[in-house]
Amino acid sequence: MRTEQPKTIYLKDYQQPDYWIDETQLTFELFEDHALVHSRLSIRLNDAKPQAQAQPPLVLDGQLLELVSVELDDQPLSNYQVDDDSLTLQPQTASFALAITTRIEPQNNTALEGLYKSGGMFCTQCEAEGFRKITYYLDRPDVMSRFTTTVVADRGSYPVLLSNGNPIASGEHDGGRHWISWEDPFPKPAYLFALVAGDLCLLQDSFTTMTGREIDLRIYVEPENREQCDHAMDSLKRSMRWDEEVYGREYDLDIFMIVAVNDFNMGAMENKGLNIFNSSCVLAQQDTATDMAFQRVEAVVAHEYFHNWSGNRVTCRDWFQLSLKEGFTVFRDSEFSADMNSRTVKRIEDVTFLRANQFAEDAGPMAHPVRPDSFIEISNFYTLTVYEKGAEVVRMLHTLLGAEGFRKGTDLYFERHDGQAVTCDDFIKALEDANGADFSQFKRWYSQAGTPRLDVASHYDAARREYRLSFRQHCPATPGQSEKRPQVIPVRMALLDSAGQELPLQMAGEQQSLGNETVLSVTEAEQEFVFANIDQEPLPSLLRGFSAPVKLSYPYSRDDRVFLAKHDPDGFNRWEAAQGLAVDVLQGLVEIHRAGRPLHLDQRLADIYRTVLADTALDAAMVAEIIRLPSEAYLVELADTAHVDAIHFAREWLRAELARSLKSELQQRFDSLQVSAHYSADADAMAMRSLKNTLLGYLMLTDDQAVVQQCVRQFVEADNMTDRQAALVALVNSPFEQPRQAALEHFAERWAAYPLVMDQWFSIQAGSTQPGGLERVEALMQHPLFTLRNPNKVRALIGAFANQNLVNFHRADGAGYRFLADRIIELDRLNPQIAARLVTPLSRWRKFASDRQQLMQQELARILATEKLSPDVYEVVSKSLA
Ligand code: 0A1
Ligand code: ZN
Repeated sequence: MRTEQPKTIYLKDYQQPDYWIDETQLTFELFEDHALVHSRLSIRLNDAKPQAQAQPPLVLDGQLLELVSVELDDQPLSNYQVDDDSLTLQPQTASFALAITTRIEPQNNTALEGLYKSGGMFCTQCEAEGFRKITYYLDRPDVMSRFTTTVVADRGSYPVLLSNGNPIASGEHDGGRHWISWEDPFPKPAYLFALVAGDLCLLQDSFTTMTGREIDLRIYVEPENREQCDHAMDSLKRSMRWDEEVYGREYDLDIFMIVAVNDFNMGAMENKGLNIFNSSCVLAQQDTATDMAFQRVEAVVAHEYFHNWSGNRVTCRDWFQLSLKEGFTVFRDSEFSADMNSRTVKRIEDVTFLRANQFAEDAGPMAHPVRPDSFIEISNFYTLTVYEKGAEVVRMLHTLLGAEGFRKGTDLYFERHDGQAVTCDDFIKALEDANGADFSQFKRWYSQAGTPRLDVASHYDAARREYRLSFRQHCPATPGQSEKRPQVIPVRMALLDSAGQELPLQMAGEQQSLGNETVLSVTEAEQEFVFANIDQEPLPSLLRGFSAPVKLSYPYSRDDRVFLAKHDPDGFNRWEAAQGLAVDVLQGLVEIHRAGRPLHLDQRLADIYRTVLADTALDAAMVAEIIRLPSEAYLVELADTAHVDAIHFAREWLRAELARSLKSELQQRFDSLQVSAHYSADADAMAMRSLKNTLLGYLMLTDDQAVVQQCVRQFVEADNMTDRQAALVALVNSPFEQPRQAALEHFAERWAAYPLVMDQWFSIQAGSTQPGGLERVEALMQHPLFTLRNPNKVRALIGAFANQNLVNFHRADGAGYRFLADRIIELDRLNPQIAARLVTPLSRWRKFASDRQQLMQQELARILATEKLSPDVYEVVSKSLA
């Protein structure tokens, strides 16, 4: 906790460490009220670093540790200094052995960083700087060491004792205690260390690698969850195969383990050979998990597995390089998901998420480059920008090089840097060297924050048969960066004739034909591209597949968008055109509503929906995506000043109006989907459920008792959680008090023993836009199953309310803001990382009208004035107010 002003750390100050740690031997003695950690480190002076005359002191990181003993080369040492963050000693030789014992209290660790207890088990979370809460160490990713770990604990309570690598020995001690030693042959930074001790059951399987090695695959969970691991195991095997096929990467240890824990700050963690997962990202079974949860499990299992190469074998030099592993690994997992499911739908989901959330981050007070220049608390930089925008940056490199060139580049990257801790520049250099490419300008994507705007205009010259596209790019100022230079923006595009056919592309003055689709590289602030031999004025299909994370604007008329939504041969851009039309319609409705004038439905939108609803050849999941209106969050992001009530009113009005206009089409399609009654987990079945439940949401707005009955029936009779949950969402957001209450009670009774299912129950209610939202959330905070100590519960109730229930959170009297600020202050004492994440909705205060602005600022100021604020919360709140 903060005693003085927290310190800012800068990338420009990076220096190599003074010492290396070649070997790390750890012994953990675990007890109910404390743990003893014995470490023995082989340390060596870093002779590559220019030193002053005298040997530098050794400064080890350590926090919240009780130091029991220190020995230098087997002699007790008393000449050292300890403060809140470090242990300093003065070695006399270039290499030496240091033995340290620390005492910690995992059972009181509510921050869930370092060694802590989740339910009855011990587990660790060391990324980014959690290892220093276990023992004194050089806790930085460029210090890589070979770890051997012995865990000693009571055999009855902790029969399973795990750490990284392979088990090498085990035995018994007196008093019912036992021990197991693990050895990890791969040098790794401390952030990849892991330990687990508990009473766990095991799902075991195996995988044969591309060179014929047999890998022992293990998923450990608490006994009651044994039946819920098959999907994760299956996802793991598919990930292993995919990484061999697409990247040529083979797994390297003989054993790969996943452990599910209930209390976890993030989704999961890629510790070498021993991934630790939030149980929400492992457990999935038709009865308890929705299709969305299934897909998340698949994606997170893949993500953590892929880190074995992009993150572990090749790791980050320092935490400013976080996107080196995260951006690349998110790109890898999203391509994996695209290959396993529908590529276009996956892209639509990712782009929707990016635009509603990362764009907002990039336009707010916490905006930072993909490779940040400075931070106070690194935990605050596990952001959408580092992850999702970072992945978009890697995707652009893939687009520019093509799949083959990109693979050549990653092969060189892995080969050149295996076993090293490197930078984003090293990654780019490998891609350049393998392809003879020059990405010097492209690298601005790593150093400049903010979402570039790309304004496009066109001109057709019939006499010369030429078509000109003029691009103008501009990136708005972000904190600390007022001037931006032009970035490389790859624009995948085609030109369509009046029948929707793609025209052959050829640049004026060039012979080469470019086929029907090309990627234009926009590199200047203003730039033109002239196409030759164009016989009629075409309609451009721009930024296909969202080929760059920019805000593109082209003066499409509503009729143009209708045309593209119906005819663009590119599926992504068909969706994009429909979305663009819906955005335009909604923005118009917001203005009309604010002016107090009556609203009218633009029939062109209904027309598109009618067309896709009748299109049974189109993937059902695509139909669902096309008829889904843009979210309130996205409309807020797009607005200069967001009027939340008007946005909510206009969007709900439009949904209801569309539902009324299309009632028979919606009902017909809904009925046609009922036949596939029995549950199956394949992509087609998921697509059908997605569409069916989207239709149900609309139909529930038609004020028809028969539909309400249908919804209740679906809730009661569903043989899977996707359908059951969708029905519950529809009921909870409806004004029908009786069936809503009945369903909620029924659900809570049936699923009380399933924490992840109850998270859904909390979250659905927290998201209900019916009036009285805050009071409902406050009441749910008192529910016996709710606790602030479990991050999933906090996200389900408080997170869902503040991020997804905009009308209720932004209540005009500021009570929503006050509630959130109180929870942040309360939570900061328990878990600063989770508290800091909750600040996001308040940090966006500049987006809203001035009355809301004031109320939000007031709450931020109140948080900032709180005594003993953590550096985590201090950083986000102070930056939000700056
Ligand atoms: N590297 C993990 C994310 C992660 C980061 C920090 C954590 O604790 C503060 C936990 C997990 C990933 O990308 O999956
Ligand atoms: Zn990751």
